[in-house]
Amino acid sequence: MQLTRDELRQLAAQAGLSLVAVTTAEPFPHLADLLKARIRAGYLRGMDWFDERRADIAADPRNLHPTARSIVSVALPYWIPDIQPPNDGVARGRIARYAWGIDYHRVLRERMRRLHALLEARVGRTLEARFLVDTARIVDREVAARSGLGWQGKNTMILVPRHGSWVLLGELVLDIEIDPDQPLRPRCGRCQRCLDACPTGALVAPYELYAPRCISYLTIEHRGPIPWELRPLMGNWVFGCDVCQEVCPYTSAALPADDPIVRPERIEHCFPSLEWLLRMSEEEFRVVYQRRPVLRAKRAGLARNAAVALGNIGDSRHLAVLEETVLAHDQPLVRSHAAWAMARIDYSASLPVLRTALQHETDPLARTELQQLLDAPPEPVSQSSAVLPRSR
Ligand code: B12
Ligand code: SF4
Ligand code: SF4
Repeated sequence: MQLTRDELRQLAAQAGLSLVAVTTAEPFPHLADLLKARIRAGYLRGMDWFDERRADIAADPRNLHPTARSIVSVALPYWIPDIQPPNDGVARGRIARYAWGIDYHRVLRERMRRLHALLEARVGRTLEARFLVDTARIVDREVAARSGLGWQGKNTMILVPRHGSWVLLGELVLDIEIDPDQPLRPRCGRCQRCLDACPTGALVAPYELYAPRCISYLTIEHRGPIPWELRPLMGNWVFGCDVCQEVCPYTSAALPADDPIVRPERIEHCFPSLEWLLRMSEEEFRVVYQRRPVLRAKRAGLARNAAVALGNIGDSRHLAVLEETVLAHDQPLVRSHAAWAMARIDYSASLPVLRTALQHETDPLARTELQQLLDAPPEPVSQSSAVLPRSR
């Protein structure tokens, strides 16, 4: 039985999916070559799972799903306008908006399962299906662009009419034919605000993101020490970065998302205290961020990022918590980044602490960083540096 696009949209709305569009399961021409060229040029360095084999698989949905006929591209909108950091004098980090609510992987998969059940009831037979969200098996944005769910911006994001780029993507791969939707026309025109605003220069050209410089990569995916030259550019982002989306004219027209799962439940889900991040126990981390994307950074990663953020804020009132961290944090990665932050805020005041720390430090990487700091100061905080613009 043939299914129309309108019927699909009605069933999707019942399943909690307000934004869907359809494309075929045909291969994506040129995608494997594009991905391989980017991999070879180092654009995805540090994400080892993103290899050339993955590029070949992702370029043809039938590699993994031989019976696939259609792909339903789905988007979860997550813009909420009314949340700002409290004006309480506490130094706070920023968490990217996509991570404020419940982990979207789980939400989208559940809703796609509901849609699948409704579709089976509608067509009266078992439908072979795959539920994909943010996996190595498909390039989510490529599907969203071909299905016309959204169009690709120069910041590489998918922008959806009335929601801007504040959407998360998934795919329901099906063995049933549905009339495909048409792609949308890209609408950046001569604008290049996102390229100009990127704090680290990670958007090296339109549609080209060099991930090793991207704050999102550095704060979420990257596990080791953050290169010194990038730390001052990271502002107070502790998980992800939204700058190239916030400056986009299309995102300022986004509709608020009417969905409880995208709302933060406590301030730590969006603007956590940086001192608290440095002191939090493993248990606190797990309890506060359970079921949220932030878990991906792990406690050590989040505390490392908090140390960098305090270094960028540059307020000597934070030297005490940083000293405590340098001397007593259980993670060497955090100790070494706190040492950098101290030295950046007040080099001469930090020297005795750095010397004491070096006497006791046993971790080779942390020792190297301490020695480098004793040999030469990091770039001091300037008037213009650091805390990035707030969202509207
Ligand atoms: C690896 C990855 C990252 C990496 C690299 C990002 C990147 N741009 O590749 C890092 C860690 C940096 C990252 C960051 C973020 N990510 Co991410 N990430 C992914 C992942 C897993 C793979 C992306 C990928 O394949 N990259 C390969 C490169 C080559 O693809 P690309 O840069 O998008 O390139 C496309 C365009 O350049 C386009 N293109 C090339 N030339 C031209 C020319 C023209 C004229 C046009 C029109 C297009 C065009 O074709 C390419 C393929 O579609 C996807 C999930 C998935 N499985 O697809 C999520 C995903 C892309 N990420 C997502 C999100 C939300 C983010 C962040 C916003 C999180 C945050 N707030 O911190 C940032 C955004 C940074 C940015 N501007 O992209 C969402 C994006 C949703 C959307 N609306 O687009 C995805 C789809 C996850 C999801 N399921 O929702 N991410
Ligand atoms: S997420 Fe931030 S660092 Fe990454 S490309 Fe966008 S603006 Fe640049
Ligand atoms: S800021 Fe401008 S160039 Fe960048 S994605 Fe938005 S419209 Fe396109």
